Amino acid sequence: MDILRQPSGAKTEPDEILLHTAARAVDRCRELAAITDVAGETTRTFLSPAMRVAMVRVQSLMEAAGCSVTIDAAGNLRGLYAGMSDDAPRLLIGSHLDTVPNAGAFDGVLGVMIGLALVEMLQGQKLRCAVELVAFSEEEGVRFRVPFVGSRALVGRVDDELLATVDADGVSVGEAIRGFGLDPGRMVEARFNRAARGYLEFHIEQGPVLESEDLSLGLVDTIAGQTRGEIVFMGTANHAGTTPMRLRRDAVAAMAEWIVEVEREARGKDGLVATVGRVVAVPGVGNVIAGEARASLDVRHANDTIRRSAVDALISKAEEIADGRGLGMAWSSSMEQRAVAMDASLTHMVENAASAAEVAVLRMMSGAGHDAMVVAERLPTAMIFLRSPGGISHHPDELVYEGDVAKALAVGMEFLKMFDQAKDTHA
Ligand code: HGY
Ligand code: MN
Ligand code: MN
Repeated sequence: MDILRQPSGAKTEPDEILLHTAARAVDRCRELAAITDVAGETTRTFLSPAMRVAMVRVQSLMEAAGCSVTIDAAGNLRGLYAGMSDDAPRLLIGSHLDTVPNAGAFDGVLGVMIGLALVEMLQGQKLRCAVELVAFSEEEGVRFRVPFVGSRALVGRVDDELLATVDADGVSVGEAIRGFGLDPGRMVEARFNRAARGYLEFHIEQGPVLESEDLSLGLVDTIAGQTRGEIVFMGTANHAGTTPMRLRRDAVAAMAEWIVEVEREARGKDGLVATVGRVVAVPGVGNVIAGEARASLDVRHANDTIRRSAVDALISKAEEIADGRGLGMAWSSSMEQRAVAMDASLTHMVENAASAAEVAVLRMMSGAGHDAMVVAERLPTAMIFLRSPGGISHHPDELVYEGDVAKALAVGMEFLKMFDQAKDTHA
């Protein structure tokens, strides 16, 4: 049995053309997943060699669909499918092309392929509005540990501090952009065109909710806020064999105690999630007591006050642990992103499009961050989730059902028609 086809008994089966278009979008995601910086897995980071190959492929698909394609100063691919006039109002549809290390095939890329498929389904037919496809260059924040570089360029939030941020090799964002053949001095031109009227992002849910409800699509009403940063404990490296336990200043032992507290804090509050994804011991060898331990912290909640108080509590706990063990402690924040509500009227239009396409949708919160939360600061934004079979993501086993993609296309096409006819679009 084709594991990509949805379980039987779905309310309305999409028609054959939509299923074929959906299968092609899924195939393209798998084709792009093989374009990687690390052989044998899917890893594609900001302006990397693999990203360049992927952009060439996506640009050729966008051009074949009738888009004029440019690459902006942040490395975003911008494919404009013209409307009936040069100054036609625009709907932006997009998501990101970069991935986490050893990723699945659908996080980000599926949203770009669905936007492309919708333009292809127009088959050259001109709408009153234009459609701008956006393939963002950097959402995950893997290379520079600062996410959303691509969408921040669209809303004018790439500043000198961000351009000066360096990666593990000491290469700055600005140098990476120049090295890719782009000009960071032209970042202002990356801002979305004043004709833009809205942004729509399709994305896999990356969680278990839609599957648990046996639904294909979700409608995001709020994207949780995030705090990302790093905790460091500073102790004293020493000999593992000769240093009595009572005389140690063991940074890893302190970190272990703190990580247990991170989990306890998050378990204690509904809707709060806190993750330590990276832990580094220095010098990191078995017969040396660690003099330093560094760990990432990622805290999220739909309510910013709850999130911030959880972060404050965890920093205080780290200070308490450090004091109790006679160690030093440092905290540095790399991102503070407030929770963002999607645009009410655009989201309502998606809801109407879903009922016109006879597709049930579930309104839900997003625990994952998305480019939509950045674009929503400046442009009415809506977000459609597709079911994640097994509820797994940021993992090679990430999946999507072709039938769900077909339903997303049906809703997307109804939305395009409604957006194109809406008086607000042309006001
Ligand atoms: O980590 C996230 O929230 C998203 O996948 N970038
Ligand atoms: Mn992701
Ligand atoms: Mn994503």
